[in-house]
Amino acid sequence: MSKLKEKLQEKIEAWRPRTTALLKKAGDVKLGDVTIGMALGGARGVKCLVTDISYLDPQEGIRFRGFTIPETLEKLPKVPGGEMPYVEGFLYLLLTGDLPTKADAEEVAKEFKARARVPQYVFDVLRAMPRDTHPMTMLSAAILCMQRDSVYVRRYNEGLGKNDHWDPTYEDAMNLLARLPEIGAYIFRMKYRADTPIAPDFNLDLGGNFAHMMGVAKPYDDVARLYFILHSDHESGNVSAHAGHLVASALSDVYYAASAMINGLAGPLHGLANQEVLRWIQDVMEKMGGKVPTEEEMKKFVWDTLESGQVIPGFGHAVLRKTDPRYMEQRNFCLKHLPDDLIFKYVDLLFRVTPPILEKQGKAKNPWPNVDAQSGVIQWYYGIREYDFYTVLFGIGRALGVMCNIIWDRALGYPIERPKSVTTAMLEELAAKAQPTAAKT
Ligand code: AMX
Repeated sequence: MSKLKEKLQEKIEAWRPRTTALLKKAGDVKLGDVTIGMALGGARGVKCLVTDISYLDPQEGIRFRGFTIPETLEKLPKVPGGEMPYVEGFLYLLLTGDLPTKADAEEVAKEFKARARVPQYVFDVLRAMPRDTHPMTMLSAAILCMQRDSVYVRRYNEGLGKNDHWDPTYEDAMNLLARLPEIGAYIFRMKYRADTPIAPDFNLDLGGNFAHMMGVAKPYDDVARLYFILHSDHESGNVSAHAGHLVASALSDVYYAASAMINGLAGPLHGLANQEVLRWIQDVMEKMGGKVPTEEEMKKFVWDTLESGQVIPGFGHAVLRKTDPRYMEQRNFCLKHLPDDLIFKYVDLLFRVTPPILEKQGKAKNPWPNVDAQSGVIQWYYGIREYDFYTVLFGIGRALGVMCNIIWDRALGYPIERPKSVTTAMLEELAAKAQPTAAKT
């Protein structure tokens, strides 16, 4: 058993009594109320999911296992020669809740290398798809077709005790995570670089190897590490994390769950927003003939977009009520590495003009930028200009969080998810009882 798996087993055994005690002794304690507005509003704010991997505070932003983004980046061991931490060390933190040493991170890197061989049939499936298929569809299909290799399914069919479900889930999750960077880079090189895939270099860490397979020079290895870490997890209720958790709750294996997670991420209100941001900015750039607009000109573009009934991509959030710290971290990166880049100047101008406009319009509950407003500009700067691909990068990162969650879901025996629905007539009846006068008018 690997050191990571051993450590995880210890953590799981120590944690289980907490969940059991809560269920037994406090199962009836109320967590909140659900209003009609919440039911009609996409279950917004309904507290009914449990995760210990990350927590999203509306004002502060995400904490991974209790650490803010700056703390996470500062405390994790760094890859020699780079500014950013090992993604492998970050996974150790997400999975166990403990900060890894450099040796721990390197041990996980070794474990990934041993698992990283992508089966040839995955490439065959990708090659059989029309080349203009969206890269998210390709990623989802590549993940799904590996379902035949699921260790979980094999062990489940052999008969698996409830306490052991996490073990083969860990095997599947680690195999999938180890393979995803090569699959992502393969899709990129096949689709956008004249079908010239680059073989992996297993002497490199996950971020370094990804940059190598993408064919992009340093510091893109650090960009990859930062990107995967920032996009990994955002507690459990967002579409991608929730889709992964929901599908896995039926004891579908992680391949089914991860493919569903990717499908949810592919929506323009979620992960696809990063490509929408770039598309929107390019449109503005074209209209401006390539020069940086004045504040007044940019304000007009924002108002025109709103008045045409579209959202401003990269702004707003279902939970956050301040600027996304993932946005700020990427902004810091831009200020250091690409302060004079034209698109960065557009993004920064948008940061200044958009929030007051959204506030004035009075619809969006959060007028501040989210992670997607800033991420495309970095990719563009390093030569990844095919913005359809950006959400694939998000997906590789998001898989880290979703896989850790599913392993813990199995470890703690979380049941199949099954919220209850009601009809519109039932809501009307309830509303009439609660507010007889309002209901009549
Ligand atoms: N531009 C214009 N209008 C916006 C807006 C924006 N960026 N964000 C929210 N609104 C509007 C909504 O469309 C809604 O209008 P409606 O009442 O006419 O339907 C109203 O404001 C209230 O919405 P909300 O409660 O503030 O947001 P939400 O929780 O329903 O949705 C989100 C959150 C992110 C989907 C929304 O802010 C949005 O569409 N943003 C733009 C797309 C985007 O950046 N998505 C990425 C989010 C991060 C991620 O998941 N990757």
